[in-house]
Amino acid sequence: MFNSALLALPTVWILASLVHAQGLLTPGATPPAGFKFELGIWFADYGTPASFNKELGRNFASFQAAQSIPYGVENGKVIHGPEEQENQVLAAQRLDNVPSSWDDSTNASVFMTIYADYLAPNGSRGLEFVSDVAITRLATRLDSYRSTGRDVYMRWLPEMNGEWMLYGKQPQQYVETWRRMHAIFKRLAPKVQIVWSPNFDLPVADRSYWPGVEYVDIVGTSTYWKGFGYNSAIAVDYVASEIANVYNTYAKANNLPFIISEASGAWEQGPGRSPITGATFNATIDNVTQAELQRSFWAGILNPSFFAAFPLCRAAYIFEVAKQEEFFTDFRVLNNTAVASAFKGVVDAVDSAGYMRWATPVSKTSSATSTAVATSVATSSAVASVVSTTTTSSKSAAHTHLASAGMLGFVAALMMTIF
Ligand SMILES: *[C@@H]1O[C@H](CO)[C@@H](O)[C@H](O)[C@H]1NC(C)=O
Ligand SMILES: *[C@@H]1O[C@H](CO)[C@@H](O)[C@H](O)[C@H]1NC(C)=O
Ligand SMILES: *[C@@H]1O[C@H](CO)[C@@H](O)[C@H](O)[C@H]1NC(C)=O
Ligand SMILES: *[C@@H]1O[C@H](CO)[C@@H](O)[C@H](O)[C@H]1NC(C)=O
Ligand SMILES: CC(=O)N[C@H]1CO[C@H](CO)[C@@H](O)[C@@H]1O
Repeated sequence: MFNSALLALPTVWILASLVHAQGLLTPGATPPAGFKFELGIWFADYGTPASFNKELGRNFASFQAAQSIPYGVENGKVIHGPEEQENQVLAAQRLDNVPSSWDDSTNASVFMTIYADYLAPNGSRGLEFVSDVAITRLATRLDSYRSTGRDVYMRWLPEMNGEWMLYGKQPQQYVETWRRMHAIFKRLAPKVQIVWSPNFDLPVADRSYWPGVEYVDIVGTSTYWKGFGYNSAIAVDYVASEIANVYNTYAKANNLPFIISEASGAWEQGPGRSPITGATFNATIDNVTQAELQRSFWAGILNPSFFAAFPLCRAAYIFEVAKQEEFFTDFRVLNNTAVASAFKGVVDAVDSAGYMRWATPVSKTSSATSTAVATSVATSSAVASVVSTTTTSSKSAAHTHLASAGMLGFVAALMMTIF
């Protein structure tokens, strides 16, 4: 089977009444002069760059996709790129294949997440497959995407502080691998920006995953809200309180740019069970509409007060996916008219105030992509087939986090993978 990149999704549950996040955002505050924020979208589930631009009515500044390292495994053989894939039509349709499948005709940047998610039948896993050859081929491939006129960001093995990753909880090997990757990338792909992105709950005192400021271009983190049976309005300070530790400890302390690598509210439906309390629900308790849930989540980011509090934060990526978790969970903001309208209202407010930067249309003839663009256009079914071939190695950290929840005074961090 093809070891295509997995979507590792941390989800988060809080007891709203126990979170004390007041004071992180100052109403009426404004960011420094010239501040611009970029909105990106991770389109793993459906759609293409062009279709999301159409839905938003603007050109997203960045698109996110994921690749594995090594790129794949076919019939037991490690392969290092789409050119080695047996089925070239499928290779061209993969949404991580920027030159052949990104159809937006803009200079939106490429934000490529890389997972070391190969688990061999003999138990070899994760970092053991991150050879110099695999890194070299990845660096060359990502650098080649720059010829499409796009900036390229590479989020290397994120959420490494989570046990749900095959490379997780191995800080010493992680840092060694990072520095090896960094040396190869700076030689072969010096303009590709390298993003270090732990899960949000990295304890302040634990610096063991940090490779050092000289090895990192950008700091990022993941942030989600999840109610486990309750769909509720999300406090405006929620995201601020989630990201504050990673932002302060790594971005602000080193004066590095910061990115919210993946984010959204979780709209849950149907029967399910809370892994925190064990309570079962025949149906969720909906205190708010789906539109209001997502509006309240995103108003915590797309907000001048947030920009003022986190001036190094330059972008956020929407996790545009729905899937079965403890409940059926819809993270999407552009898949439903009412939700999209509420979301666009939040975008409109910060955009009309001049805080947003969008991508610029690029004529196809001036772009080096033209050879590949004709090959194929990604379709929803092709995306689905890619996503559905991923292998499972998921683990939930819910129960381990539960134990410390009381001590922290709030309950956070339910982690799981979503394939
Ligand atoms: C385990 O399998 C992988 C992939 O086939 C191979 O590269 C590796 O050498 C194997 N390890 C051992 C100890 O046999
Ligand atoms: C949930 O559904 C089951 C089976 O239909 C029913 O027996 C039970 O009373 C329901 N529970 C609640 C709280 O509605
Ligand atoms: C909603 O998302 C599903 C996949 O999750 C996709 O098949 C469908 O086309 C989307 N609909 C709209 C209106 O975007
Ligand atoms: C996209 O093109 C516009 C217009 O040429 C330019 O101002 C902008 O900096 C470009 N953006 C990126 C990310 O290269
Ligand atoms: C978080 C929240 O607002 N929860 C409320 C949702 O609605 C139920 C039923 O009306 C209340 O009991 C919860 O307190």
